Amino acid sequence: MITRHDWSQAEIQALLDLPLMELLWQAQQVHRAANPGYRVQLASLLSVKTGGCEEDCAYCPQSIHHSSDVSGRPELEVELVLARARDARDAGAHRFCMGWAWRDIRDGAPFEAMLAMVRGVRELGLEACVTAGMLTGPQAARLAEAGLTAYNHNLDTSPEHYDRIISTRSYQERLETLERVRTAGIQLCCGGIIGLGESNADRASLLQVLASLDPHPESVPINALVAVEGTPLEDRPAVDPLDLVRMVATARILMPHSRVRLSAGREQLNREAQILCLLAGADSIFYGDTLLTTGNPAVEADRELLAAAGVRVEAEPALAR
Ligand code: SAM
Ligand code: DTB
Ligand code: SF4
Repeated sequence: MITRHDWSQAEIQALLDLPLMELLWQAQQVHRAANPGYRVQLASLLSVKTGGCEEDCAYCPQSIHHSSDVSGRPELEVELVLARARDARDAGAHRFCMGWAWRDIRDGAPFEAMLAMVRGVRELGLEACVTAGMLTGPQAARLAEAGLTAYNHNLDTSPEHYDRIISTRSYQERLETLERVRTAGIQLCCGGIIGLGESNADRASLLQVLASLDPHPESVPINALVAVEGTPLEDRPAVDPLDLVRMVATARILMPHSRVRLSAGREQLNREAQILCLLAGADSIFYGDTLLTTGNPAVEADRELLAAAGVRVEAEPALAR
């Protein structure tokens, strides 16, 4: 299978617009070749620093610019975070993702605590992922040295639609952050959100930027907007589940070897729609009953979902009990 980084927007648009059955068929063939055992990765999320963020991302309940009822809280302590990571591991998670509602990482005690969390999560035998906004080259190097597996920084939407969603940080700054993560040798987790009022052309354009990254991001989260009260996007209509299926399938075709993570918005999907997303090539989910500030299906429901779909999870994490 050839991995391409030169997809044109027209080619991607044509994939998104294929008759659904044809799109699914193509995506399944790519997926079967790239991930023959159909192993799904389970990633648990924890918000270490919640709320009070100075960025103005229109979808986000954690921004100080919006009136959602997420209040700014101090960071969680290292021991508490590691206890939650251990619980996630014992429930079967492979990756532990920690979030900070920051514009960027600053040096000092909270960064030292982040490094201790990364080391601790790795010692538990889990992959560690951090999402904390922009970072500098030396900070990325220290995260790599602490054993960070992946850094999550999403492009969120197309370059064309971006200014309608965020004004406090540019698309170019996001791309520069991604570059620093790569330079430090950390895996990239980078994707976007649908349901922000973007057009089909915007979706194709976002996918084009992602697929032109060389190498492709190792994981690509596809989020459906969770329209939270108090955010400027609170009244956005719900995403059509089949649009999510199309987005996942197209991401799978463009980036055969990436983990395509079916991310926020699963609570709005019934079991069958989630199974269609798995069929379309999603091979990772967020696992555990909360995302950062909003809900996610319960662990038992997800176990049942995966069993109903007949997919297996990645090997259990190397246990270091
Ligand atoms: N502050 C850091 C940043 O923005 O990179 C890290 C945390 S931020 C909450 C991580 C990602 O969560 C965002 O880039 C966005 O893609 C996703 N996200 C946030 N709120 C969301 C919502 N209401 N619905 C769907 N995805 C959301
Ligand atoms: C990603 O793409 N989605 C996750 C994770 N990366 C950090 C976050 C989703 C957040 C949904 C809204 C909330 O719970 O606050
Ligand atoms: Fe802050 Fe991240 Fe939310 Fe944007 S998405 S407001 S940067 S926490």
